[in-house]
Amino acid sequence: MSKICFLAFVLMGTTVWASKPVPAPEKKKYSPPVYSPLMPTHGADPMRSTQWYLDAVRAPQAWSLLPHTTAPVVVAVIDSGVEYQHPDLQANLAFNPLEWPMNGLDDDGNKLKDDFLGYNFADSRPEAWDDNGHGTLIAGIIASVHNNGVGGQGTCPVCKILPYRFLDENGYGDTSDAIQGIYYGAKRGVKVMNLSFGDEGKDKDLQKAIEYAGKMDVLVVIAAGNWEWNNDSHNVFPANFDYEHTITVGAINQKMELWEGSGWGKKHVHLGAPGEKISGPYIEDPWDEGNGTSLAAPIVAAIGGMVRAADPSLDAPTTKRILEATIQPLPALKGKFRHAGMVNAEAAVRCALDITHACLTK
Ligand SMILES: [Ca+2]
Ligand SMILES: [Ca+2]
Repeated sequence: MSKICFLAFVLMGTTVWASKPVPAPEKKKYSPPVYSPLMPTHGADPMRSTQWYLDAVRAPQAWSLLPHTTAPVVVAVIDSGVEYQHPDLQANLAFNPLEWPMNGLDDDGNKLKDDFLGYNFADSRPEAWDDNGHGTLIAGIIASVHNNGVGGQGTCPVCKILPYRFLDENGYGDTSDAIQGIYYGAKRGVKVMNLSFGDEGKDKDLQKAIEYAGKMDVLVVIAAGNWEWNNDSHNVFPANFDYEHTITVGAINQKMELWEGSGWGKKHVHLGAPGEKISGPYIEDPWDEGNGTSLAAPIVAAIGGMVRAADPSLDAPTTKRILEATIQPLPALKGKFRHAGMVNAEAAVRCALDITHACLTK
């Protein structure tokens, strides 16, 4: 088993390379804004107004399409864990109903003791806490609680987060631990998995794990990387694994162009999502923001979750095809991604709800 160090694709202002630790974000004092009656409050969530990316991908329009009876979809986040006491996340975590916490036993017989909420492979213990912040931000982009008067709103209101920790406090982790997260997530039956990490070099065991996730019908969403590389001429993995159930995401800035650090490549980067000034729940500071493909991928994972919630009969490859077929085209991305545009939640969910899935035959 290789011991390649994976670096989380997180950055706060500057590009981070694999040989450098992830810098901590600037500490900011959390002060909820005071709204006047004339200001839109976006419901009861005070930081919603900072989440420009939700409006860019037409997430609110997608939410209004989802039937009230929609069942939750579980998204595995293979990352640095999650701040599971965060008030904007706690209610949307996918606890394991078959595992009794902290009794020292493997109640559900999956060979992990006390895995009541994901698992911490980095430290070989049950609690998938987050002392880096990367995993918490990703989890929140996907599934922050709506209308609870705290923080903002997740891109997918029907998604629950299953965290597997393999990255340490500096954003590094072992391939073998990431692989375990992928296998356990797939065995738990998650519909979507977010992989916002990577490095140069192909690992065959990692490839087998991603193939296994495909056999278990998991949509695997992967960040393209923050090295400004053309992925078609760099061996960036897992981003460059290319299967019917994998989707590699590049980052778009607020001008609707390629974000400066994003990986690109017509062959290996499938589509784009916002990746600049992406705000969400954090550790210590309850709310923060960052840039990068790490934060673009979970927007696509969340929309993939909504598509699979809208029509639970859809398999992972069809979900991927719907996400690709419904992009909002962006001229500036021509030649950069396989599908030159940005994910569109409203169009994707509308296509999922259409029993003929007409977007796939146009
Ligand atoms: Ca267990
Ligand atoms: Ca909230």
